[in-house]
Amino acid sequence: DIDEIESVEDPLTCVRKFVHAATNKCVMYVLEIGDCLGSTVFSPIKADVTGNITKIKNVYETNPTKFKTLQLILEGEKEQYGTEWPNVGATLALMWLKRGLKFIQVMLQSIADGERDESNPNFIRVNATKAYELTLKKYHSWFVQRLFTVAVYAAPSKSDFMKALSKGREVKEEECVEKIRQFLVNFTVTIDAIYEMYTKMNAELDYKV
Ligand code: 0SG
Repeated sequence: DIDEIESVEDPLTCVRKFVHAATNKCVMYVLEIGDCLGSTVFSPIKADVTGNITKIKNVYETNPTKFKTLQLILEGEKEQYGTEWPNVGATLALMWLKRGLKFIQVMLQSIADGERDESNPNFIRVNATKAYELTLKKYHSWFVQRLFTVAVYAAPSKSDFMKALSKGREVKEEECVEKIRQFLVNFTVTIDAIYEMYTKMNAELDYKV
């Protein structure tokens, strides 16, 4: 339930908080919306994102003290893997996870900002397309970009999306948008901090899949 979403104050201090609060609560929720709207296009996306999360969790759980923060995980793996790094381990999983999270952030922000297709105001295709272009497109081959074009047609209508975010309750669009705005405050800070860490540590790769 979007009412229950809490974000993290200091995103780099605790991976447990991040993985549990930011990803499990919100992202799993957004991904389940895809599921409950009965669209099979969402299952590979969900599998990919949950795979990333499991990988990060597993590394964290091997040594919760050593890997107390995401930064400590990246530093530890850098030392452990040498030249293979950053194309390895939780560093690679978080590299991809942050792109999926950023996609969700940009899409929600665009909805909250009222960006819409005036001839189809109840569609979220423009919002999803904008998010895709700004976050994932440059990491995708021509083929995967085509898949996105198909996936975006399976996106729910804005009213169904908002209803799903509100656990089936009929809410006013304005009320839901206000909740999205509140959620975005800490979510955006968290994602920006992770992006900044990848830049500072020179851990970003730009190959296409
Ligand atoms: C509402 C509209 C919905 C549109 C959704 C847009 C999505 C685009 C459609 C394309 C579907 C592709 C799904 C999967 C793509 C993956 O191939 C890529 C790359 O995956 C990484 O590859 C793995 O994530 C890594 O996993 S790891 O944990 O083991 O490290 C690793 O395997 C890596 C390997 O690369 S290698 O070095 O071997 O070449 N993944 C993505 O592009 C992320 C997609 C996330 C989309 C999130 C969208 C949320 C949608 C919510 C909508 C309400």
